[in-house]
Amino acid sequence: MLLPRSSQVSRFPPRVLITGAAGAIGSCLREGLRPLVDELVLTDVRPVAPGAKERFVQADLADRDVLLSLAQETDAVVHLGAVPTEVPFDQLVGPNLVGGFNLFEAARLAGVSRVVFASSNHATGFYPFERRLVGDEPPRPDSLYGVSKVYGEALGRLYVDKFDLQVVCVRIGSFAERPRQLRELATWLSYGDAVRLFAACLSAPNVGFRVVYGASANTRAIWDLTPARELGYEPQDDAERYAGEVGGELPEFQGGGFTAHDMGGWA
Ligand code: 15L
Repeated sequence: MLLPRSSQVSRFPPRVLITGAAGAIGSCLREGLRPLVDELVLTDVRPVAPGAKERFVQADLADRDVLLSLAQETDAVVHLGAVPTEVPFDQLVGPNLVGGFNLFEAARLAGVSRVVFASSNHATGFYPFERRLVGDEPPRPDSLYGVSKVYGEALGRLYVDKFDLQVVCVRIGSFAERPRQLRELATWLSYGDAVRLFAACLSAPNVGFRVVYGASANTRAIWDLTPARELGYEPQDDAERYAGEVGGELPEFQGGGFTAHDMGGWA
């Protein structure tokens, strides 16, 4: 069995692979992580113009050979590549299910020490809005997209238990420049806190398998950030400063609009 290059990561991994690098979170993390690494290896189906300390390889998550060669050149992976919202099942299968498997498999075969998996709060979106979650509650996905994130987390658990990979699943809240609606006063993850959180997930020693919620230090929080703080995450932003600027009503469930009966094509 191939063992990870190191079973403990006590410093920042020098070479980090970011999948889905062209997306909003990928673009933000590129800026924030670049000073901390020797090299960022970026991949996406869409083009990316690499900057200093970056290398880009355009690839589909369906391509196992490319993923393996990229993983072989890196020490840790931030796996953002996925369809990031609810779409018909057939459109999720490739990127989120097959792609997720291909990524974890590439990490295993390459001996990568750690995968930070971009999960989503929609893995637990059917919990009542006022229920405070810490991350160890049973999944209650609010959509097929949410199911695909539960699947990714389960893959991570399997690869930790079977192959000693280290995996942090980040159930990202509402990643945005600023909160745009009442729900997001609870679920907002600022750009700066996203960088702080993923940096902590990449560098905390000996994580084994973790599930953490990814949100800022919001006054109206619905998720307990203790598991993320245990990795060294120190959020600095609070959605409350935008409270006077947002409208809307609080949803019944945490996933908001994703819980609607006609979300996902079942109408
Ligand atoms: C997500 O996982 C989605 O990618 C994003 O579009 C938002 O819906 C976000 O969650 C959220 O819950 O606000």
